[in-house]
Amino acid sequence: MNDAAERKLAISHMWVAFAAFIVACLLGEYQVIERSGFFPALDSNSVYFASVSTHGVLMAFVLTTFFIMGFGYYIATTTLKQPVWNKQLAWIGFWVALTGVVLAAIPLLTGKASVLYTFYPPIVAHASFYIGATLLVVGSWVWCVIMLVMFSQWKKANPGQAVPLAMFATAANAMLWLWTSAGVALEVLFQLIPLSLGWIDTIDPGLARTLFAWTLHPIVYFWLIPAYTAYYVFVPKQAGGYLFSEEMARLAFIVLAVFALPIGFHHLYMDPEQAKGWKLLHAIGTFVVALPTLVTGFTVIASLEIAGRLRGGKGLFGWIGKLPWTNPMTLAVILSLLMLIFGGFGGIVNASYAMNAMVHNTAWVSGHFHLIFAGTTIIMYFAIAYYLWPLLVGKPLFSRTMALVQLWTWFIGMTILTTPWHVLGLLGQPRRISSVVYNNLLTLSWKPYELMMIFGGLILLGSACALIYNLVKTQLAPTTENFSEQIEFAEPLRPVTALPEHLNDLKLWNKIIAVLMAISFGYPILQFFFMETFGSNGWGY
Ligand code: HAS
Ligand code: CU
Repeated sequence: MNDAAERKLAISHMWVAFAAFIVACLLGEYQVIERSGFFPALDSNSVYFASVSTHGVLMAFVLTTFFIMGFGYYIATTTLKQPVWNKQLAWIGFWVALTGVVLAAIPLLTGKASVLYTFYPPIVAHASFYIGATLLVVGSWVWCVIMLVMFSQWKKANPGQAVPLAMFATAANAMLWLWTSAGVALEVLFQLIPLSLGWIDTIDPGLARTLFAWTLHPIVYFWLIPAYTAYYVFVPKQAGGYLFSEEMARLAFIVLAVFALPIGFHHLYMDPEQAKGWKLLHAIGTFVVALPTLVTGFTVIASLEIAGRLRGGKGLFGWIGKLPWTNPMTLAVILSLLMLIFGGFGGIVNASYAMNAMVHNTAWVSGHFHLIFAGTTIIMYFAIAYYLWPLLVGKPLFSRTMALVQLWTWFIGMTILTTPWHVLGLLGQPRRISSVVYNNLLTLSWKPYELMMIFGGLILLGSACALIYNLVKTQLAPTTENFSEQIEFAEPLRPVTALPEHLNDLKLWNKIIAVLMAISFGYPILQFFFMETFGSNGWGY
């Protein structure tokens, strides 16, 4: 079951995602050029902050949310072999989310929402920005409901059977996102929209930052889960082997979803509004949530090893050379894992309180998340697009060679972009600045790195254009009669026979999340209502 209507739904979402992506790439390149200070004519604080806010919102919220929704719809129909439940509702969700994007884009592009993608008060944007962001989230909630309904309907109709792994991951992500987005929804509805409309005069930034921290960590796993889904359900097959362990995969998704939530204070280590004991609690959880990534790394590499050995690889590392490096999915996963080594290492540094003090609010953090988000995660979105586009449009991929070059250049560009950021952070360069005017020997030492960033950005921009070109050409190619490729999911090495119910269901995990959230965020949020606080006036538009 996978008719034209479902394909249209999936590809429409994905096109919004990639349209946002290419605009954001252009803005990104402008930003590294502006920041470098090499072109004084371009220097403009106001344009820079409007640009970086738009870039962040497009990449972090629009590209991701729309991609995840489109991918989820397609996964649900192909794995469950059912049409999307309530397609009309799905389209309503799409249009609500898209309207939200337009409403947010207008103030962003006109400099009335230069509040960055984290929009921390007391800077305040035009109300249209917050209302737009809310609609985007509401649209995504529609997706969550549809995914969870399809998941539970299928379970009811197929008692005792294992939900296909890709659908299990998608449903876990839908559950995760409902929990995740609640924090920022509370902040926007009760604090930011009333302030931006003038209904209240002051805002409590401490409460706002706490609510945002609720969202800020799990949102990164909402972005990551589709990439891990591809690792587990596409990669082993594309590489010519088997999934090393399906049970491990399920466990990884569950631990990711459960432990992503109660740990957001690692973004607030240097903030005064939460006490150190709470920060310690969240720090411990942060180290726990690194485990499913280690498990994922292990399972995926083991699956690749199986593939390499089946293809004749010998010796300790001989299997690596035997992998099909010219298969975009396989190449992407290798590059993705390579970026994960240092991106994840940076995350562990961030999560360690004392070291966080050294790198917090410096360019190091931008380096960390570009490497692990724009690198590790997004390169898998590209691989998914190359894999799905032919299936969605019923035509072969326009150019596999171009796809391979695109993946390599994305990896190289991202390395050249983010290595200097890590160094600059250690050299004391603040993040989120347009230009630094201390003008002493310190800033002089930044210069070579800033030059590198411009080149890294240029390579990335070229790479992004190649992606869009390839997808457009694939779609516009004349229809071929004999195109009959089908989506293929990886088989586990040992078939899943008896699966413990909790590796096949989310109810228990949902309850555990509720308890963990009550413990980790209950008092830290309630305290604001017990103590005397002094609100800040909004500053902005
Ligand atoms: Fe992070 C800040 C901690 C993962 C995204 N992170 C951010 C921000 C973003 C972000 C966007 O604790 C900025 C927010 C802002 O604007 O303020 N992060 C972590 C930790 C992890 C982590 C502990 N982050 C991610 C992922 C993201 C993401 C994933 C997006 C998708 N992050 C932090 C902290 C901050 C932070 C603090 C706040 C910093 C501050 O001060 O503001 C972990 O989940 C990472 C675990 C990963 C590993 C890596 C294991 C490596 C493997 C690779 C093996 C491969 C091999 C190669 C051997 C431990 C599995 C094989 C090769 C072959 C050829 C086969
Ligand atoms: Cu985090």
